[in-house]
Amino acid sequence: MAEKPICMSTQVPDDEDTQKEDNIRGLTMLGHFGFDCLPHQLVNKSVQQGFFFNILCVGETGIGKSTLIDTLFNTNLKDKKSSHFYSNVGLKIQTHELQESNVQLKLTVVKTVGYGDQINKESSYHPIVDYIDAQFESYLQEEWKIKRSFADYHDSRVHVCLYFISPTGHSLKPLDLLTMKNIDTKVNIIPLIAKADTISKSDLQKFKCKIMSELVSNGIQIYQFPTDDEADANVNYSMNGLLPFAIVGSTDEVKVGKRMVRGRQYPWGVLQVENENHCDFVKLRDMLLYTNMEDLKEQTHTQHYERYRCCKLQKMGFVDVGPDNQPVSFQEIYEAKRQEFFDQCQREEEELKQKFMQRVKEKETAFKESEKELQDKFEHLKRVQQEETMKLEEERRQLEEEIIDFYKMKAASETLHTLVCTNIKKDKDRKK
Ligand SMILES: Nc1nc2c(ncn2[C@@H]2O[C@H](COP(=O)(O)OP(=O)(O)O)[C@@H](O)[C@H]2O)c(=O)[nH]1
Ligand SMILES: [Mg+2]
Repeated sequence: MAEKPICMSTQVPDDEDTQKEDNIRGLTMLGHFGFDCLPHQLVNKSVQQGFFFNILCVGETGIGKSTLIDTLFNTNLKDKKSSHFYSNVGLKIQTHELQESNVQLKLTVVKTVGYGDQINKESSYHPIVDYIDAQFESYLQEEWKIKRSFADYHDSRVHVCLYFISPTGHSLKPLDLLTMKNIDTKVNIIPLIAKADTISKSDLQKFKCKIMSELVSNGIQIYQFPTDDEADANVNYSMNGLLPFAIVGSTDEVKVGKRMVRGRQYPWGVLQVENENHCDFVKLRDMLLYTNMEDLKEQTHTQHYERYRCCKLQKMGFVDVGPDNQPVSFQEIYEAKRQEFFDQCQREEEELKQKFMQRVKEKETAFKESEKELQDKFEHLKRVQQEETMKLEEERRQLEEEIIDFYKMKAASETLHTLVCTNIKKDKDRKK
């Protein structure tokens, strides 16, 4: 039974109604309709579908990333110890299906590999930025598909980046500032002081203040737990004041009194991971998993992904309003772009044609010139050859004349010789 009047907007409100909310007509319900169970439908559906959460852990090798993830989810994800000798920063992506009572969680953990191990660290943040953008791009492509299948789609957009800060007690390293500066508009950053058991309580407090002032002075935006929801406003507000969380990770069970607790055993005592006086691990777990997981996902979608999508569309030339401040439709821009592209293609085609014609003309002229040169050369050679032939003809004629003369002379000399011989013989015969 409904006890107090409920505002039911069963009619389309007229103008006056929309202007003055008090005018919305309240109806007294006469019976129980059951729509107070509507939230259960959502809960059941969500439980059936299962939940997913994507964490990015950024921090130097050996800073405690794998240990913290195991401590957070009470798992042993069997991560091998990383080497310090990678020449570039890489990312290791692992997806795990976890179950607690009847709730399933698909957890994707992306950890940096080799982060902070190079001498030149200027481009160490590139693989991280590229990975975050690639997940946005993949989601955007899915949105743009004609046949979308978000039911089967694995949304890998990063919901939170746990940034592990070295427990130096001094200040952030240039690499920390550079990386956070480049990812703070793309992902929800929660800064953590890693291995906080290696730093004293008073130093820790000073270190936290120093880190926060450095983040502010460098204009780095970290994730703020939301304070607009009354239910969590107080706790979230106080948690914002405790950032960066001082974290200790361990999956080892240590005996404290009669209880077994997760902690780290030292010669002087036990550090209990889940003791809020010892470190902020429980606060982080509560904030991350119990209180703000949905907000982290929402911020990822509404802030970071939205920013990526806007930039992408703007880069492609899409706008919401034209120069005259009038709304422009997607189709209008698409058609204008298409026309622009078509015109450009035509312009380029025309340019190519002109260039081609020019080249053809140049080649033609060159061919004509070389043809003329060849022709001249041919004519010249022909003339030379004709002259040579005439010369040879003349020589041949002279030689033939000389041969005729020679034969004439030969015949005359033979005649003379015969005559002389005859006379000599006659003389001899006479003398006898
Ligand atoms: N003192 C201390 N040691 C830790 C902590 N977390 C992890 N370790 C140790 O640091 C070493 C490297 O941890 P690991 O999680 O493999 O680092 P990762 O390379 O960042 O994944 C291991 O020997 C851990 O036992 C911590 O909170 N405090
Ligand atoms: Mg590791």
